[in-house]
Amino acid sequence: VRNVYKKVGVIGVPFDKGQTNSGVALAPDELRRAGVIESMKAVGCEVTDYGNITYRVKEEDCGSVSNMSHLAHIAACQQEVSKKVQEIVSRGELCVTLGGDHTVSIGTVDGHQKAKGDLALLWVDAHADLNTNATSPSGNVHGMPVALLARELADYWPYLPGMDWQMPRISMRNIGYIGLRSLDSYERLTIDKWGVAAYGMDEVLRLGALEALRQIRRRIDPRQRRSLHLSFDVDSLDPLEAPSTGTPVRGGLSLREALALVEEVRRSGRLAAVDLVEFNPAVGDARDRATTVEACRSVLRAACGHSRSGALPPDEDLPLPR
Ligand code: 6HN
Ligand code: MN
Ligand code: MN
Repeated sequence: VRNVYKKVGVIGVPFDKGQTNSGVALAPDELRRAGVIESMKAVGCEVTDYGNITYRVKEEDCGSVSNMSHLAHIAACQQEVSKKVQEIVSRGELCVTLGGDHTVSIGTVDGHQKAKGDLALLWVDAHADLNTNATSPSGNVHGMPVALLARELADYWPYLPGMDWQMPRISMRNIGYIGLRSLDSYERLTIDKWGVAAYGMDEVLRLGALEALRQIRRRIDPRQRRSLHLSFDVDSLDPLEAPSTGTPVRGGLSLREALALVEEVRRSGRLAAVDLVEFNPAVGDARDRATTVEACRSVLRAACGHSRSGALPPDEDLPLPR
């Protein structure tokens, strides 16, 4: 299979206010330092790095909402993320976002939706990130992004100051999960109530990762016409594969399974945006960090079209002796 050369636009979002471990903001620059941009180029993509997102909190948006930490920062940052992602996706580039904690997907999915309209959202995660401020056990907003994006949950939120730019436009019918293994009780209830295509590690074991993905794609995009958004939380991987993350849960995806999933998603030809979130370089030692960086690198390469079956050279035949 010859590589599909494609343009890729990368942004970094050094944002950590969706949870309590500050190191997650170091991830975008740590990944750049480790050469992930060059790795994506080596796959054959034309990669533009647009740098890190910056933002300013507006005084007038500082009203507080119960059990929802740092809302003003989240609102201001994700609005900038949304604008930038909308711009990159509209340009026809695959938008790769380096988080940051998983709240960055509030902005990325919103921007992708504004650029493309109908989306299918694939959330690869140990967690469902489907809490509202009324159900969250922690008050950490990285456990809430899907609930903010889902149209069906709009009435379950109070007014959120600063978030007027964001409208919940994705239907639960178009959201699929794979890798789940740590759900809060109201997340379970929400998944059951709306019949969400949620595949946990038990289904990955029973069906195999690729068959689970095939079923999810059939359910969230039955006519295969939607633009696909891949939101990849590194804690979907087993902690042996990606130890440097803030909320690890044992018994997760092997890198082998995750790469098969991402390669298959890329092959669909519908992939327009990828988030890589929750890598925290400050968790664990240097070896843990290196292991996690390598996992991130291979996930990003797969998203850019790298295949483990190998790519053909540009030439039609073997070179003659010289
Ligand atoms: N993540 N369900 C827990 C909570 O606090 O709501 C954990 C969320 C983890 C979120 O890993 O992106
Ligand atoms: Mn997550
Ligand atoms: Mn998670």
